[in-house]
Amino acid sequence: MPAERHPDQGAPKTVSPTGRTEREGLLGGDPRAQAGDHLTTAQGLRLSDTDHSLKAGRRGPSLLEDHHLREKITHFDHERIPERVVHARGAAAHGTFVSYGNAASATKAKFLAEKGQETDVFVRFSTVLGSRGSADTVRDTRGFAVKFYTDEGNFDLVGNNIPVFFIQDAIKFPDIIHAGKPHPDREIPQAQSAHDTFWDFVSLHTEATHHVFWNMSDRGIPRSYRTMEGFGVHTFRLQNADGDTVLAKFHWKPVAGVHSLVWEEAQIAAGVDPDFHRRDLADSIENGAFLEYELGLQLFPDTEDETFEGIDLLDPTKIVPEELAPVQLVGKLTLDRNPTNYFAETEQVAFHLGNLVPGIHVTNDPLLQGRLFSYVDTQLTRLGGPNFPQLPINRPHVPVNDNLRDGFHQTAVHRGIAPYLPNSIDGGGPFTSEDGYVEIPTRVDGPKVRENPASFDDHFSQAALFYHSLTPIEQVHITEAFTFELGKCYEQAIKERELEVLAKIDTGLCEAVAAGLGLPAPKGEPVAHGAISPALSQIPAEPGPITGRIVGVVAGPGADVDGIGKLRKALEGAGAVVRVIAPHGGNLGREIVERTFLTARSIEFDAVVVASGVAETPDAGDIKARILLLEAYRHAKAIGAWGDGATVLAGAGIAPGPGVLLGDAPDKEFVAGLVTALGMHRAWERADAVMASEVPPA
Ligand code: HDE
Repeated sequence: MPAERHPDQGAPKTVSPTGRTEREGLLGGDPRAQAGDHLTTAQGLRLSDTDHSLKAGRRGPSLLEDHHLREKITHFDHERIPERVVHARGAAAHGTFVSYGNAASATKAKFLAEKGQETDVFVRFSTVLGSRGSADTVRDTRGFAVKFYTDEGNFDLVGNNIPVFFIQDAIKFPDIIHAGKPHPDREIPQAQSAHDTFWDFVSLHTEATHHVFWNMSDRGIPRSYRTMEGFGVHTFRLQNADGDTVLAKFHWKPVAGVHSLVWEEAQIAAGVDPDFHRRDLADSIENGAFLEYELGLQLFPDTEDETFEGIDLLDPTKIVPEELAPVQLVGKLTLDRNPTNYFAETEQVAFHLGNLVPGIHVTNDPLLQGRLFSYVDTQLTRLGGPNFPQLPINRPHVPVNDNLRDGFHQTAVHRGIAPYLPNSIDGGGPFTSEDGYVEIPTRVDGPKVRENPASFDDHFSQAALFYHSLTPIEQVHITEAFTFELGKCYEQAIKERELEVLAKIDTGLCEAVAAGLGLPAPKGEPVAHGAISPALSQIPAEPGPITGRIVGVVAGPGADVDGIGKLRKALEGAGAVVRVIAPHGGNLGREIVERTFLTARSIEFDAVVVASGVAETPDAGDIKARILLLEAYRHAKAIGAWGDGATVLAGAGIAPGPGVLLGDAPDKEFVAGLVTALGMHRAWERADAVMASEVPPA
């Protein structure tokens, strides 16, 4: 029991941060929101004017005694907190995790072990390198951080959308981040790796190679947060109710499949809509197209060498191919609520790898070990003191009695006088629990050294495994990405050094990139990579769901509005969104024009369809509409037209071919074709033809 308050003691009245009493809060909704209809000062004083400072005479000067002016400006001056040193740009959502109950043999963590157990979660997605205001679609790794508010305390799974990391040891984190961030003299370029210092570092520090390959692949430019995988990266140690342990890697599998942008699309989006992913997340949830992921575990025997099939499980630059250790799905996450206030929730959420629950434990992965220190440490500056766990978004949903006291922004009013253990004064409590968290007594010995195990020396075989497991078009994208990024570097020696790295992975890749850079390709002996892992490719074998996908319909006066209505109904029934694009705003019959030729750009749409009845209108050949269609075509998206809409496609130079759907009307067959094409994400045959032709000749 918590200590009693002495009869002679009072305490601040129980009011919310905005002055509501508990009772009023319950009557009027959320007690933490602002209260009352009248403008007040922070002290609750009603104000009669907030437009004029208090002056000596109409023409001034302003008077120091103007407490309202001083309070308003002072608070404003301090509205910002330091952005995260990495992962500054982010967006988040609330949701629920439901356990399938089949993980009980591996872990006793209740939120996983008990079938049907529902747990509140908050998920923050992010890019790594950019500042808070940078663009969403830059080429970068994405953060995928999940806070589970479990019945046993908070568990944070602070992962990324890429399963490996640039470095093997936390001590190198400042180095890779300093290299990736903008150059310290001019502070450019923002939010990207296409510059000298990044490639200088990774070409010298070759343990980064595997991660670099993932970043240069389509994984570096996801279509949306909905279509990203997530990975815990490190190996964790799980323990079941019998005390048995097993090593495990965490995976998030998006129900919508894994899909990406193409690079040109990502670049255009960075300018046209820097909030591309953030908007998609918020809009989808608002439209009821919730984001869904299944949590999966790869399990490995907890052997003394912490190795599986020759792969060192403590090396965070290595994956275990799914073909060797299948991902077992253990629960489902649904993100279905947007935050109410960005700052209070998305900005103030504080994740920490050390937030663990019984049944989930850390391993000696040297990257993980350093992270255990970093996450609390960074919040002390970012959130201004040690009491950030008390912020509403960070509070556990279970009782907290931690004996931690005081500090900046202390909002608890602790009772008692003995916040120490043992004590006899406050009843001896709080008490330790028999079912409390117990570290697994793993054996630790060895000389004190600054050295890695020999297995960490292999920097290339898994980069080669990744590259060779992809389809030709995905390999083309990697070739283009390396050529682009190195092409943005100024130092020739850096490009040459990275080409030496590529020569160790694949001769054809190295030669193609070298040709693109106008440099000779170095000779190298590509490393062996073992059996390929088809699971690493993200090209779908069959169509997936189209929830949240956006179809633009080019229309205008005279368009077949009934047809548009039918198409809308059918596509919305499948979870997609339809947006009408017309020469100008307003209505087309029952249809509302949501985008005009001026405000629309192809990047917003997963498919573009031209309605019948627009061919004869004067705007049918509008250059912006043509660019929209041509870009969508170049980016291998589904294109369609019904009726005389086909002539608009022809006018834009788009010939019938893969992913170009033509019909007389938006009937069942037309819609089915569109749904399939959207489900495949892109017309891959066209992608081969259109995009491969742009790769520099080898
Ligand atoms: Fe982080 N990382 N990290 N990281 N990380 C932070 O913590 C750090 C690493 C990841 O949405 C910081 O609260 C070190 C791997 C995500 O709020 C900081 C090392 C992985 C987020 C920090 C790593 C991640 C962070 C900055 C090397 C994937 C965003 C702000 C040992 C498994 C969380 C903060 C959010 C954030 C340190 C490596 C994921 C500085 C020292 C590996 C998703 O503490």
